[in-house]
Amino acid sequence: MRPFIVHIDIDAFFASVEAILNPSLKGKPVVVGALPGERGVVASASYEARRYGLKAGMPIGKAKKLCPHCIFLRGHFSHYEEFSNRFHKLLLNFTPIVEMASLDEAYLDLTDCSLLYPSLHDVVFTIKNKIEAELKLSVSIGVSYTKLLAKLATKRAKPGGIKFIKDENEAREFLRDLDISEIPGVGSKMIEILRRLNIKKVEELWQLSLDSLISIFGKTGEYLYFAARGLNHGVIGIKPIQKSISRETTFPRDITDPDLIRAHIYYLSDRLSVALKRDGLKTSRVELKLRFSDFNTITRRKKIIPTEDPLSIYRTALEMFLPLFEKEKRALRLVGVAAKELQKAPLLDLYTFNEKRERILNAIMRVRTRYGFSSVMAGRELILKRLYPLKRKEGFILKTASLTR
Ligand code: TTP
Ligand code: MG
Repeated sequence: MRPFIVHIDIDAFFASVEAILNPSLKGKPVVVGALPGERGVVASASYEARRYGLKAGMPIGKAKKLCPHCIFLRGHFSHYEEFSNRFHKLLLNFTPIVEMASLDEAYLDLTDCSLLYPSLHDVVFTIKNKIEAELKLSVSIGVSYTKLLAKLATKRAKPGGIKFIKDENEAREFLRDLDISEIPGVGSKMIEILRRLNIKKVEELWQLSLDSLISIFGKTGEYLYFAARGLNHGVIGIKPIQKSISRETTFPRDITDPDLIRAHIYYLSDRLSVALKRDGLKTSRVELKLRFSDFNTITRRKKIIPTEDPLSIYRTALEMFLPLFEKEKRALRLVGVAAKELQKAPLLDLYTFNEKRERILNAIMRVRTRYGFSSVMAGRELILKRLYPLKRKEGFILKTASLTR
């Protein structure tokens, strides 16, 4: 039987939540990310703001130039997480097979639900209506027989629509004209190489054999071959575990003080740890991202014994940070820490189990759940008070925090 995969993505997520928190923003051009004059980028722009050419990732200064009367907000991350959790819970009413691909995006596998729902086609509309009624957020939906096609369909359905790609014929017609840059995972380097081969559209990519793509791009070439045909390479299905969680921030001004940078790295590791613990996950690879004042960006990765302990994540990030910072001797603009290669935390991990540390971490978690994030903090984080307000529930309010993608 052909899989029935539904991909749902909330429209202009952060900006739409802001309009719920403050209804006077409804229908207006709203940008969440940072205030004009501050550094940082557009995280989310309402569709009214997009009419002026604004999009995610654009520097705030440029956004302000394109749309001087846009309303700029720093954002309220705890509210976004709350809406994301409600979104997830609502989806679980329809099937247990729900993969949250990011805060505002989910895949549902309804393949085996045809006894429960006589018309899978109709239930998609029910899901959409239910979410929009309960959350008051507009969503777009793509439906197809692979995750990749469903995701691509959602993009075409935005904002507020539903797009079905029901079989191979429709997939071929859909993919034919698609720009190669639309395929998730195709980055600027790949686009450049393909452009030199005169390949811009997916249809043109079909001319290349699997072998030649592998010889050009290695393993990624294999992915590209299947992606161009709408197939996810490997097993089609819903992986219940997200691939990575990251926390990063642009500083209010460039920083050279290593203690202050360390404090940020600890704080981001701490936030990451909370997210891992909440989802019952451990990471076995830590990634550090640094952006220098000249926008040069580097990332480094390191294997680690599976953990959710902020101290282990911090120490691993620091081992990568210190030699790099020593070598570069330049001011930093942004720092990020990511947990990669996530796995479900075993109930009792005999190999790495440290009962005392485990008890401490659980206790910290309980205290924070009850009294707010700031009720327990490490001494090394506290110098961040020099830069940011500290709120009881949310912790430090970073200028331009960015969550996992
Ligand atoms: P998206 O779903 O990519 O964007 P969106 O919901 O704002 O707009 P669209 O209608 O096109 O789906 O991302 C979801 C949220 O994630 C977005 O509201 C803000 C946040 N985000 C970041 O924090 N950093 C980023 O780089 C991006 C792209 C999004
Ligand atoms: Mg979205």
